[in-house]
Amino acid sequence: MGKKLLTENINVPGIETFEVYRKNGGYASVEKALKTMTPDEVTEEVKKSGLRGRGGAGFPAGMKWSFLDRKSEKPRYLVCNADESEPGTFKDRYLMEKMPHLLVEGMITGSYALGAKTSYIYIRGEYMYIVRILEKAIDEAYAAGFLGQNILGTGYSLDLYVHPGAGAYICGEETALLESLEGKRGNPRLKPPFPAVAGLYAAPTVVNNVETIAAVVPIVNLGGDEYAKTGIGKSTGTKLISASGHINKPGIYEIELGLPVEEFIYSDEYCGGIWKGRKMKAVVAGGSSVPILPADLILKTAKGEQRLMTYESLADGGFVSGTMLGSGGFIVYDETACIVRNLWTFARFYHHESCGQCSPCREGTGWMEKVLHRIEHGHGHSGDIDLLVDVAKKIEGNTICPLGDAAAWPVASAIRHFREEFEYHVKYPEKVKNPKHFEVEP
Ligand code: L3W
Ligand code: SF4
Repeated sequence: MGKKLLTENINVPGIETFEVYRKNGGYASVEKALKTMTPDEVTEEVKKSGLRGRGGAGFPAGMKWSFLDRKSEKPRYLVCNADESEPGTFKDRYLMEKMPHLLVEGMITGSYALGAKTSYIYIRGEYMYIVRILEKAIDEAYAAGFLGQNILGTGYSLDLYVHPGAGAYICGEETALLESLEGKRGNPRLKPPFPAVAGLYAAPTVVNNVETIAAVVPIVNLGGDEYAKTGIGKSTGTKLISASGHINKPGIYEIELGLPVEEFIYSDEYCGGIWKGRKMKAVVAGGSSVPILPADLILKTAKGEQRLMTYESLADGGFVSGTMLGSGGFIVYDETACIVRNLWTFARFYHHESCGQCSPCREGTGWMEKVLHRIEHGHGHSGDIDLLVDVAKKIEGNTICPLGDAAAWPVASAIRHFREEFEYHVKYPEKVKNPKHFEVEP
């Protein structure tokens, strides 16, 4: 069994209650940090741990914390990004639903490190039932003296609020989230300034994903150096992976970073192989915003090295400079899946979720959706494939926030790796008009 740092106790009956969570070692990081460490010492442990942001970008969390403008006279905020909406990603939901106190504990320890007196959990509106679970956990933490004035008699005070969004994917982008938290329309802001300098109400703010904040708990309990012994290289610790698609065992798995991708897909401990004994065709390793890779390239890099579940090993997609581990939304496609149909579904999503501020994203996502729709439905033109590549190129790098890139990369990578499938659609329109065309004739 792989090492578990977050979910070891997740199946303990009653772990969602303060009493059971506490009996199982809960809130030890708050006691340790507030009673025996300075805020800077806590930040130092997070730096030493090598923890990287678990929401998609993989940015070093300790570095982000150290960027926080501590000289400002304005209040400082820790904001948890629980606006989990990335297609294929459902791991934060699992953590918050099953172990709400782990997030509350991480928020208290993290807020102490950053000097925040008020902190927020911004959660997607569709998770309303989890709002109630979190609010109950927060009430219990207040009652036990872990939140509110003079926590555990240490002189440190913190108020924690849960704020539901209203169903917009773009509010998961950190600056759109802050706009929304301020009560405005969730339009992303231009960066810089980064939130660390001018975030919520223009005050210094750290925005971290749910899993990142939860990881602060084992880091403080174990110490940063000890935490960094789990994982490999610059990918330290464990990562929650949401596994879905054509696999025998879809679900949420906590893996030690460095696990070979092949083992993750085929071993019974994780995905259990491809369903119905079929062959694997492609994988999207980190949620819909990252490139799609064909089966051979997901198991081995272009240089023939074994592909690992790490930020580095999954960076070599042959297309983007960023990481494909993303938010850990691991979607597997078997040999009958239609890449064009899948891509059209993604394009529809991004077009719908574009906030419309920048023309390349607003117009380009619409174009991509329309062109993919006609190719998939047997009305494609001979120039459509190159048109898609051209539109994707014009979006990439030319927008305010990463949603534009996120819409462009899957299109560009799918055409790069599966061009013949697009050509087949254009060449045999009558065949692809059958909605199950690829199940019939791959
Ligand atoms: C201060 C600097 N702070 C960077 C901070 C910045 C942010 C973090 C990472 O996009 C990705 C995106 C999606 N001073 C700083 C600094 N920072 N330089 O570091 O920043 P960045 O720009 O690399 O990324 P981002 O804007 O946070 C996130 C991808 O994640 N993604 C999305 C997943 C969505 C979900 C969801 O719905 N829950 O997970 C998946 O791959 O495409 O590339 O905090 O402020 N000099
Ligand atoms: Fe809005 Fe798209 Fe521009 Fe992001 S890239 S700010 S979602 S229009």
